[in-house]
Amino acid sequence: MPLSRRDLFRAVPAAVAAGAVPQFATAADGLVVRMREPRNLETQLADLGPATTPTEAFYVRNHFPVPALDPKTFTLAVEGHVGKPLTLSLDDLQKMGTATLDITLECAGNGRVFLVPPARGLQWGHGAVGTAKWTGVALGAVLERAGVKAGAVDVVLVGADKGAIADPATPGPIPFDRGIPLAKAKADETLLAWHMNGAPLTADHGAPLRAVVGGWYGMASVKWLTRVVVTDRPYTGFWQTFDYSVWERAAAGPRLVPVTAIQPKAVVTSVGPGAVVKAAGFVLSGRAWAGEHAVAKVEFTLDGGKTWQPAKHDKGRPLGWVAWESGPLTAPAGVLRVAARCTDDKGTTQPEARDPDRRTYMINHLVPTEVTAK
Ligand SMILES: Nc1nc2c(c(=O)[nH]1)N[C@H]1C(S)=C(S)[C@@H](COP(=O)(O)O)O[C@H]1N2
Ligand SMILES: [Mo]
Repeated sequence: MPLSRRDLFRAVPAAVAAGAVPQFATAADGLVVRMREPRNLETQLADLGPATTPTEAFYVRNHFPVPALDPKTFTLAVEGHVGKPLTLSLDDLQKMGTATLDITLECAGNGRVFLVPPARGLQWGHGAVGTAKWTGVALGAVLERAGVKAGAVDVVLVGADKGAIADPATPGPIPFDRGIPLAKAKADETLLAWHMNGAPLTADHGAPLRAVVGGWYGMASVKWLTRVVVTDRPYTGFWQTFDYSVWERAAAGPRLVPVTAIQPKAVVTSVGPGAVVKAAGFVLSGRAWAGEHAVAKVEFTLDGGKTWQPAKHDKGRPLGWVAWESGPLTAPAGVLRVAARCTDDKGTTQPEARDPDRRTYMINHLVPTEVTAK
């Protein structure tokens, strides 16, 4: 019996040498389904949007089933190492101040399908990334109202979603949560957001309230936020020790540290693996971002990284991405290995090779795409 298209994709090993991304099925709205339940959906590169990603095309990363929260009765508890614990309705929060920021969210596992050898975890291609307009109140303003006590260290953002993890086994169901240092919690780019792209958050993106921790990988931007707990010692919850942690070499030996800031990265979005381009006059384009820093330079290669040419792009700014473009190119007919790389305004360029200390996170090494010029 001939294999169906789906079976064929299933038979493809996780990291295909040629860099092909198994696409599996696509949802009605064009997102690629990486897992059905809980829902994990990837944006197709053509749908990333020029400046912001439409909400319906924005990638979804859920660890547990989506909790149903009623915005009318919703409250956020602010507690822990504070002088005045608070219980705030959405209305209370909205009266405390409003900011709207364009912020790029990237999942720390974005690009995992390209790891060699294949790594455990959701097999994201390049599309677990997106930029949205987030509207909310600065977390700093909320903390100020609660009166953070001297000696505060971390601010733990707790979601309403829960589940038990089997490996390593958790002490029963645990919520998705994440502690961030007090300084990052007070920074202007850390919002408690109720709007995404000018409309109330959808259920998948954290309705009615989520954190958006600008410049950091997505795991810190806790959705369905219901508690903010200030601690007087570093928080060592599941999601920053067992998960979302990387090795750091220290004098005493390697230690695990939580994943934090997004690393510089550029992706080609105009062509996918196996594309055929015109040898005379084709154009490469894509996006580049650098987390807390601005994109300073984008370059592209046609030969897998042996030679690089500068790309054109708008002036970069921290937190968001830029669109880049090569201008018209001419290449010899045959196979091209195209890629782009980004350098931030601190001079950090994305690396050529994968650093295994990053475990299965922070994936920004060069991943050329093979295309044919005709
Ligand atoms: N409560 C909660 N918040 C969460 C998650 C989650 O599973 N539960 N996933 C995190 C991860 S790993 C990422 S990458 C982002 C994704 O946000 P999005 O689904 O709106 O794109 O949400 C983060 N916030
Ligand atoms: Mo993520």
